[in-house]
Amino acid sequence: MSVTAYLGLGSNLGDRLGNLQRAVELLAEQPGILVVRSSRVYETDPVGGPPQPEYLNVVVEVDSALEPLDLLRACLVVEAAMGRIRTERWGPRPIDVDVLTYGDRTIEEPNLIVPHPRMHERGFVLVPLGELDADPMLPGGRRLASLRLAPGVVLGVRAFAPPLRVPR
Ligand code: GSY
Repeated sequence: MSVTAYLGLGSNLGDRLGNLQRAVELLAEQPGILVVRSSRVYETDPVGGPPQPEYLNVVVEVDSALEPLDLLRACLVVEAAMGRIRTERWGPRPIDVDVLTYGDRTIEEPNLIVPHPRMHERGFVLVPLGELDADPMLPGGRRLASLRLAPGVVLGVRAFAPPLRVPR
């Protein structure tokens, strides 16, 4: 049995668009992950951390035969394969792959909280995710339609490119 999960991808170092596309290809190579579709690509103002370059962000829908912690491990494998070294917590990175939701499950493990605990504050997650799912799982049972977002949260998210190619 597989579960629909949404993954948030971001890149703000090097060939940002190429990094996102490569990450989708590597995700599709992971046993137990079927990449279904990608949102459009957005250029987004950096949130948090030191001054850093603008990000490109997408959300990707996957069918996961993996349990949540194994799905997280697969995301970390992709990050490591792309040379991500986790140094500065909020710093710039060639690729970031976050598990946003996992079906309708709530998960609270030391290394994995799902739905992602800050996703409802982040335009760079909500805008692409809303393209794929009009009523996604959000922390605390919130609904996308009833969120009150500061204008800057959405203004900092600009359409940049069409959806990423999904390997078949
Ligand atoms: O949480 C993922 C990494 N990240 C991002 C991001 O992906 N996009 C934007 N716009 N800002 C971010 N700050 C961090 S940390």
